[in-house]
Amino acid sequence: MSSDLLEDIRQVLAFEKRQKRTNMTIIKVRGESKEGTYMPEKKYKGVIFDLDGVLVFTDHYHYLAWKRLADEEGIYFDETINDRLRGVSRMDSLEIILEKSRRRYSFAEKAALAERKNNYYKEYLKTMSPSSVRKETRATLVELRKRSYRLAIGSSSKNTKFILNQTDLASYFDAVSDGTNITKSKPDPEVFLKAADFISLEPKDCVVMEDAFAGIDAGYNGGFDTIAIGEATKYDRPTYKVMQFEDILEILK
Ligand code: B16
Ligand code: MG
Repeated sequence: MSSDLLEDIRQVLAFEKRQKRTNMTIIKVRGESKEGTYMPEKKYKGVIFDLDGVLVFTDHYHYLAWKRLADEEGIYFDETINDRLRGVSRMDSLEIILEKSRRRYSFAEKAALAERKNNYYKEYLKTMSPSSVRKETRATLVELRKRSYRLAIGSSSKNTKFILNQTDLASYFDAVSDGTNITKSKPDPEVFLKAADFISLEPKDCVVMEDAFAGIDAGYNGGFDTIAIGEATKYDRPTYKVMQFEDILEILK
């Protein structure tokens, strides 16, 4: 037997073993993954999208705004800490940043810090325009609507509507559930349960797309299947993993 064939067999066996263990489907994306292919029957009626890190790349703006605040306060902050803030509410993000602070802040001081960071962040958001959204992302949303999926946003951000307006994305969605209509932050499923409710669907009929570990947990906790992109593909909990936004068309027939 050739060594190439042996290697193929070893990969298939490893893939099957991993699938049994994690019940995870790994999508083959343009031949870049040797893991296998999977094309489910039409299984869902709705798709709930996280915003930051999935539809738009405001995650970098969050980083720059938090970094500026942390530097001003003399608090150590880097990209690794920033990854822990993905999908997490503004106040919970601040608590993570303050773990590195030598001084304690009162509740009023924390509120002022969060507001200061949000003002920095909004300066970046004002520079966004329709060209901040990849054309493939827009085309994928159009195609999903053609395929009769109901589409909703499920974002922790209180700036969601501003971002959707800046980028001219609002009209693609049937509903928006965001930081303004929830009391519990991801990994609590509230934001996605409300999104499903807004589009009149049960969690079992929707799939949630996320870039954050906390977001994948929120989907899982709410009884949703999940699609991971970006940072969340390092997690072993999502139902599917994709490399590019448009690859979801392979899952959502
Ligand atoms: P804001 P998502 C989340 O958006 C971000 O990932 C997270 O970093 C941010 O702290 C949170 O929104 C709150 O955002 O300060 O604008 O209310 O990923 O849930 O779309
Ligand atoms: Mg996100």
